[in-house]
Amino acid sequence: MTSLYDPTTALVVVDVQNDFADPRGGLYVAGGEEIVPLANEEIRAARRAGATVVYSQDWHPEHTPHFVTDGGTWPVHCVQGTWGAQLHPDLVVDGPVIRKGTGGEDGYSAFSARHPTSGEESATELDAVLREAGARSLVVVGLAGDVCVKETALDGRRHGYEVTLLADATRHVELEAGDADRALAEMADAGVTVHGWM
Ligand code: VGL
Ligand code: ZN
Repeated sequence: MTSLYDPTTALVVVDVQNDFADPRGGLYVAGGEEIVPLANEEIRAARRAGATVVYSQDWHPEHTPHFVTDGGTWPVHCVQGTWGAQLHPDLVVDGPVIRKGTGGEDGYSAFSARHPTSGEESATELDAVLREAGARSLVVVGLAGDVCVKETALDGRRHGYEVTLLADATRHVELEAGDADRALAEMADAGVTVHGWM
């Protein structure tokens, strides 16, 4: 296969953080640690080809309606400044890191956020960073495939990028059985090219 990467491509590495990728993490995604070497291979290939590499980092305040302890869905994870919020120590970091969820919003997509109570929409700097870099197509890897990876890939399509998901380099929360397959189908329906799915 020819390389996925050229200078008009950006690799988006979603939320490869201790709380998702380490079995001791607050919202451990089963097998999350297995994607770190795969993500690193992609990061190196992307950089060699002159592509952009960007990272997202879930970065929540201590209290947010995102957390089950405050009436939301998820166990406490990726609290600003904690070990769990740090990018996995083995991840090669070679590009800007875009934080999301910082103001108490869910922050599922690395592009944007919708506040869970007020419904207010806000944008992260991701789209501007990608445009500035001349990116027209995105390759997405990271955690979790059925949550933040999915929302980021779908938002990438909405913003007009070609989007490829590397399914081998993601793992899923599967809050409900079948979520992973549903997420991959939803992405494919939205025009995301899904590599390595079955
Ligand atoms: C994520 C659930 C809650 C993710 C973030 O990164 O996929 N999932 N917050
Ligand atoms: Zn979160």
